[in-house]
Amino acid sequence: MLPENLSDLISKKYSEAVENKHLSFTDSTTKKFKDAKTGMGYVVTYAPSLASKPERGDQPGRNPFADPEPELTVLDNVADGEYKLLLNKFPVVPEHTLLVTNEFKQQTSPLSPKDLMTAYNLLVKLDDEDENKRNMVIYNSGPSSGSSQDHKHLQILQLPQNFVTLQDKLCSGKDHFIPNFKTEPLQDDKVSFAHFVVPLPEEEDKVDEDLLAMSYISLVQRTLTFFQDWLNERPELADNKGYNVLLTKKWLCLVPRSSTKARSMEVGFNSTGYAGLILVKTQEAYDLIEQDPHRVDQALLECGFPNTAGKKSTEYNY
Ligand code: B4P
Repeated sequence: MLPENLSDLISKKYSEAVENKHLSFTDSTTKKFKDAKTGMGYVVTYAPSLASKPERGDQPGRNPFADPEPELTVLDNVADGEYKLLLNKFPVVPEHTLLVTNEFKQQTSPLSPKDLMTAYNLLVKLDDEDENKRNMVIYNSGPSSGSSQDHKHLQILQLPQNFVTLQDKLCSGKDHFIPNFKTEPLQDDKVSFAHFVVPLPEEEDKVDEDLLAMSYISLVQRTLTFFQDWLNERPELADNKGYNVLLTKKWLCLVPRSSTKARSMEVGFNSTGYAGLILVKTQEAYDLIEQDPHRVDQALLECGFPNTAGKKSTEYNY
C-alpha cells in the first residue's frame, strides 16, 4: 500500500534534499514547438550544463541504487518490500522520482505484472486533476533506449502542464482493448517512427495486474518482432534489443529503439522523447529545432524504426 500523503512526502523530501545540497537540480529553459508536418507537439528543454555531465552519474563505477542515499530515499519498502522510491539525484524537472528494485535485477529484464501495477498505483496517487498535475512513468530498457544505469528502475516525472502528447491524441475517445492477431495496437501514421499504443480504461478500478500485463505483453511481442526483421540489415541489434516504455493513466506505449543518439543533430533520447519531451544540451541542437521543429521527427526515427501503421505485425517487411 502506498501512503495517502505520498505527494506531500515527496515534496518535503525534495525540498530538504535541494536545501541541503544532496541533490543537484539542473537549470534549464523550456519552449513548446509544434511540428506542422506531423501535428506532434514538443516541449524542448535546453540544459547546457548537462553537456559536461558524465554519462553514468557522479560515480560511474558504482551502482547508485544498491545502497542509495537516505537523504534521497522517500520510501524504503514499496509493494511488500519489492522496491524503494528514491528522488532522482540529477533532476531537470522537480520531484522526479525513481522506483528501484530492492534486489538487483537487470534493466534489460521485462517489466513484471507487479512492476506495472506498482507504477500505475503511483500514477493514481500522484496525479491530481484539480491541480492539473499529470505524471508519466518511463522505463528505458537496454543501452539503445537511453538508459545509463543497469539496476532495474522505473522513473516517475510530471508532464508539463496542459501538454497533449502524441499518445493522448491517438487514444482520445478510444476504448481499451488488448491487441491480438486480428487487432493491431494504435499507431499515428503521421509521425515517422514506430510506436505501439494501448488505451487504458478510464475507470481506475478496472485496471489490474492482468490487464496491464496482457497489454504490455502484446506490445512487447510487436516490439521484439522488429529486431527479428532487422537482423539481416543490422546484425549488431541481435544483442541489443532496446525499447522504451511510457505509461500514463490513459495509455501504455512501447517504442522499439535502434540507437541512443541521432545522426543528423546532436541529440539523444530516452522514453520521454517519444512523448515529445526533448532534452537538448547544445545551443546548435536547440537552434536547429527552432528553425525547423520537424527535424525532431527525423531524429526520433534515426533512434527508432520506421512507422508501421496500417500493417499487421505478420506483414512487416523491410
Ligand atoms: P536512466 O534510465 O539510466 O537514464 P536517463 O534517465 O536517460 O538519464 P541519464 O543518466 O542517461 O542522463 P541524461 O543526461 O539523459 O536513469 C538513471 C537515472 O538515475 C537518471 O535519472 C539519473 O539522474 C539517476 N541517478 C543517477 N545516479 C543517481 C543517484 N546516486 N541517486 C539517485 N538517482 C541517480 O538526463 C539527465 C537528467 O534529465 C536525468 O535525470 C533524466 O532522467 C532527465 N531527463 C531526460 N530527458 C528529460 C526530459 N525530456 N524532460 C525532463 N527530464 C529529462
